[in-house]
Amino acid sequence: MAIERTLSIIKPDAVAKNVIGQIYTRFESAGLKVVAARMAQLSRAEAEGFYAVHRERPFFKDLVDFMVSGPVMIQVLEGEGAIAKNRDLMGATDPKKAEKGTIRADFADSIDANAVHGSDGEDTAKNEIAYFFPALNVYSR
Ligand code: RTP
Ligand code: MG
Repeated sequence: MAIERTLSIIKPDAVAKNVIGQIYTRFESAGLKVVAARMAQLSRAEAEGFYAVHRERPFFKDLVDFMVSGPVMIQVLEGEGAIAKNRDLMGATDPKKAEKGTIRADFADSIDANAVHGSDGEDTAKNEIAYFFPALNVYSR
């Protein structure tokens, strides 16, 4: 399988719960490396731009309100099949439907406050990484 990069966000609910380290441990235990990272308080414009694909959806305003409600931790993960592997680690969008042992099953409270974001394909990964890391300094090791 190819080495890929994917964009991950630890959302405001999980940052507030102080579980950044526990979530990073899951990435690392699955063989994903954190190759870029920064904490940020997103502006409305940044959150709206990031989730622009959902602009017409009924949950869009709630999603943006939530994403700006506190700081987020944004990282690029690298590893074999990183895009699908991260989605597997995350679990289903609705934590009530997420498999036991996934990040969302263990740390998320609701479909709105669902702990993490992960790119859902090769094109979105590329665009989302460029969106938050326009000058990506990657540290191979
Ligand atoms: P994400 O983009 O955050 O990784 O989540 P996802 O791929 O699992 O889900 P997506 O369909 O891309 O939706 C983005 C976020 O919008 C919220 N959502 N609410 N109320 C609803 O029916 C609903 N559907 C989606 C979720 O917070 C989801 O993470
Ligand atoms: Mg999505």
